Amino acid sequence: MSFYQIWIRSFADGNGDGIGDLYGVYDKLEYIKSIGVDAIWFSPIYPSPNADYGYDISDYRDIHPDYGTLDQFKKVLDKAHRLGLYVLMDLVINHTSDEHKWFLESRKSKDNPYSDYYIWRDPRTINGKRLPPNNWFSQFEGLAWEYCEERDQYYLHVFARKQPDLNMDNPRVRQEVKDIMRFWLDMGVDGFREDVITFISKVEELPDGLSFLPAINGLPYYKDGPKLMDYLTEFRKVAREYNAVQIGEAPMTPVSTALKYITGDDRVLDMMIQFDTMMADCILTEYVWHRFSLRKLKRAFSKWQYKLQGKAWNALYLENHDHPRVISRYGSLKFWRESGTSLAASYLFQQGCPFIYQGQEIGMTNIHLPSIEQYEDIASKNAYYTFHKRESKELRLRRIHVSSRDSSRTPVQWDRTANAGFSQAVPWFYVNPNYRRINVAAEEADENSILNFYRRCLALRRETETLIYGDYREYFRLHSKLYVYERSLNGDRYLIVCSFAKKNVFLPIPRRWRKVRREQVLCNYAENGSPRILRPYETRVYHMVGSPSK
Ligand SMILES: [Ca+2]
Repeated sequence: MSFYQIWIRSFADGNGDGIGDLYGVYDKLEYIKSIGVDAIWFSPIYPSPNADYGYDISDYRDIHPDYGTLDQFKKVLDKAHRLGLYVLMDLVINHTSDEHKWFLESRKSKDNPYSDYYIWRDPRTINGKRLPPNNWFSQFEGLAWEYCEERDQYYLHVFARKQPDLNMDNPRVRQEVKDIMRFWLDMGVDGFREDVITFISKVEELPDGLSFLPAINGLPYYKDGPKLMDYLTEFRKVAREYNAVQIGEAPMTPVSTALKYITGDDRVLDMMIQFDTMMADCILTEYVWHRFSLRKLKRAFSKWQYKLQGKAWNALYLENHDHPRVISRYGSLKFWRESGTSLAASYLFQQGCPFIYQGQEIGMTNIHLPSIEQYEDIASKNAYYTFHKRESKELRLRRIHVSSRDSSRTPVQWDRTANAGFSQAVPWFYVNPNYRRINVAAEEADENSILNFYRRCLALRRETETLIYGDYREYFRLHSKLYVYERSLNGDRYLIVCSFAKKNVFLPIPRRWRKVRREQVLCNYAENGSPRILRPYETRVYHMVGSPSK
């Protein structure tokens, strides 16, 4: 099974107001199907003041008016199902918007029906000064606490000020979550991607944190918290009634912890979105960058592949709405097509379910806007104005160019007409000026495009059991330019080689395979090359005919 992620605001504008919407999605469903995926995951499309573009929800049971109506959503859902596409919604329950009616009520007093829906604490008073209840920083802006006059208390927000954390220890809140799940499952939705789901249970005492990175000093007290397993088990019961899929997002969760949630028949989540593979060019966040290291990427790939083997199912991805474009990070703009396709083969044949983020399949790249004011993303602004405020303007802007989530949020480039065919009107956000070269229409017409390579990979995967269920094995682990891995099932074997070099490189063949005939079933270059020389960013998939030597 493979997924296509839609971040709707930038996907396709169907009603001509410059904002992507469900009308646009409706018209593009055949295109999504044509890529060869089985399911769609919608990043949040609910009403939201957009402090964090949809991840601050003000009503869980409706559609944002910018994107359409519930009726239009049902039309999209029905058509997707007719085309054989499952549909997943984003379940964001760590926090709501501060404009959600629960919060508007909760903040009024300490004794209203919603007063205990959020995490409220009394101020600390030191030397007569009112201070927040602890020293935690928010991951998005300043301290993780905001004072509220009406209650003379602070509320916790691990992310933006406008994203108060829900108090999941309150059984009424958990009942609300289960009711929301049922609302969408009753409508026919097939499951959920669950936003920062490993943050929903906090350590009761909320102690001060210690960390060299302020943004995550509270992390040990809200990640994989004491009641998390209980709460996930409760939600799982609802999902099971509907046979619904649950995919959890788990920032900074190590593989050993992830296994607790995703292993066995009584697992509480089906898959986990890990962050290790997003850190081959940075430390913890994209804003602390270093040079891309293929070895680091391979270590992350193989760690999850080996540790989940025979136990659990991987969620495979290289891009989503939270990370800049992967060709700009791990590939090469000079070898744009070659690196885009080599990156595709590097993960699409691993064990697990591949996720493709809108625009990734045509090789969209990062946008470089000339000033911070032109960026929209709250995390980018926070990095610029808070964490790196002592650095020069040039360096800070460079950080944004390399790291901003906005690079994955530019309008999808459909064709070479005005606004990249995204909209008749001026789009809500900047179109990448490279749209005349990089767009769906151009790539549909080119047999060797990145788009058609994605299609070939997904088709090969779909028709090859070994590439779905086979065991994973990595070769030449220490090679700094090549990623070589094997999938094998009952003696049937495939070898996938991906070059990350800008020059020709010698292709070593694992010793045990040297006497076996190799049948090339896929390559990202149109012309055949030399058997043992890989061209820049060349990738090949071999079917191995015969048995290896011991
Ligand atoms: Ca629109």
